[in-house]
Amino acid sequence: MALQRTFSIIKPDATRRNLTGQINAVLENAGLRIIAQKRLHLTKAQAEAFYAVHKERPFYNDLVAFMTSGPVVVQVLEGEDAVAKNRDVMGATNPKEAAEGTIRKSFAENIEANSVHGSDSAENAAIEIAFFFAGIEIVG
Ligand code: RTP
Ligand code: MG
Repeated sequence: MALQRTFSIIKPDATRRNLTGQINAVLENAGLRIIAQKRLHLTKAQAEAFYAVHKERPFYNDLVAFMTSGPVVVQVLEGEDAVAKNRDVMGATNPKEAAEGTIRKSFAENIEANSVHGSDSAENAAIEIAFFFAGIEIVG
């Protein structure tokens, strides 16, 4: 499979605990290259727009509050089969169900404060990358 890009967020529970470097090391050791990265504090409007697909889910308001509770680090990752590779290294949404060695197993606090976001398809990766990054900020 050719090189692929995916979008990642290091969530506020992880930046609060100073885990950015440790999470980046797991990503890099899995063969993903961080080709764009910036630290932001999302506004309510930005978080609502990013998670608009979850608007009808019961956890939507909590999720928006959590994602605006502190800084995040948004990233573009590149590698072979990057979307699936990143989902593998993230682990299950609920850390109680996450496999040993995954980011969520190692670092997540609970099903909401689960340390990382990763795109779930190549199509969504392209949409999410374009939401946060200009082409000039991505250096592959
Ligand atoms: P993500 O989008 O962040 O990569 O995570 P995911 O695909 O594994 O999970 P998804 O179903 O897309 O849910 C998005 C995020 O919402 C929070 N969540 N809270 N309280 C709950 O039951 C609940 N369920 C999900 C998590 O932060 C999850 O990552
Ligand atoms: Mg998701």
